[in-house]
Amino acid sequence: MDERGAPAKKVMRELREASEDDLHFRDGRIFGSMCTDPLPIARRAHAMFLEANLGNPGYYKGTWRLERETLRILSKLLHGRNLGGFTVSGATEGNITALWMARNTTRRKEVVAAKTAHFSVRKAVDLLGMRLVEVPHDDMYRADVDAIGRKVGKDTAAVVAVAGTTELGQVDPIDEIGELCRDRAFLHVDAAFGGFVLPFLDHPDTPPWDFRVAGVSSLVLDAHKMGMATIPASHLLVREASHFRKIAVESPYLTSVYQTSLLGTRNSAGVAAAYAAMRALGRSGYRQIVARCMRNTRTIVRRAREAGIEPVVEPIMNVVAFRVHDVESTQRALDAKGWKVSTSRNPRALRVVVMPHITAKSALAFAHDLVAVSQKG
Ligand code: 0PR
Repeated sequence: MDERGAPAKKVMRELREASEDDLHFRDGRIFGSMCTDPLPIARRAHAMFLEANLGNPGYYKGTWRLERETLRILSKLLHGRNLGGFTVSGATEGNITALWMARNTTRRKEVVAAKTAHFSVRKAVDLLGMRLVEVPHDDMYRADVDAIGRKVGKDTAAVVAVAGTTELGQVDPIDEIGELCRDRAFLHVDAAFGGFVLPFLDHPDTPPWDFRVAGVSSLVLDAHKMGMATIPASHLLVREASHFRKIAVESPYLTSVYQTSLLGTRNSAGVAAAYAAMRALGRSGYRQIVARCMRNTRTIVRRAREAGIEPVVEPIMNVVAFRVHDVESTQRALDAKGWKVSTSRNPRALRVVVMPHITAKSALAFAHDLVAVSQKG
């Protein structure tokens, strides 16, 4: 650190230069991220609550109220009643907290999850000294229910099921998994991506995946993905609020007697941003956003198919992976044209996430280039 501070103008110039080197959602070129341009009102809300700290809720009664209200809105959306929960920094923290609670409540150590679960589950299991029992998926890349049934036993603390897998946007058969877990193990649903998509699909043909399923103990969904909020904003909801006691730690010098969150000082700007997005959009607003993402996804799939490029599975959500000859070289060729896509590992494919910052025009232009670069290869 320099002895003397730099003039604000100079610092601002440095910041602008750094920001110019970043990619921006507004340019409509990013198909490789599950985040998006936050709603303008969410940005404003974020800026208003920068100094609040929900780690010390007694000082921030207004922010605390926003958090409670946000959880109430989500409980209703996800068909829960009197759910416990709080805002977390992301599904990684949500998954860690849920498994921490499951471990301490059951005093067991095994976590059963399909290969298709997000890598944050591995982090959680490692941190918590638990054991991951990995099960296969079916040919649609959904967790294999029979395999889960064979693995759930006296050592199982929790099963993790996914509503919107990272690579393909698939939904595990959560209703059937719920039947298996009832009174036997915790069932934690990772709806990081699907939580803000599935409730708003026009023709949902996925079986129940939220608190309608009696076996579901907890669920995480990210407002900083399809929730249109700022980063970091995610929500952990728990059917039995009393389970939080199992991870409570006394916080003597704070305004709350106990803390049940992994984090101490807690981001509150994301809480306000999530609240603002949900209040401003309402169900109809999210429905419109999801419908547009799905239209653009279908456009890309249709164009690709016309050129003989098939999706790995028919997409349920705005995540789709394409079978192309050479995944890396296709990704590189698209990159050279300014398109940022990612790849999936299981199976190897070109992964495309069609977020709200993608317009109909950029979806079409992307599909055109995808076809062009694939035909060259
Ligand atoms: N669960 C699922 C199903 C996820 O897809 C993700 C993240 C997580 C948990 C972890 O969420 P947090 O990262 O919020 O803690 N999925 C994306 C991924 O890892 C996240 C992402 C977002 C990646 C934006 C890149 C990016 O630009 O691929």
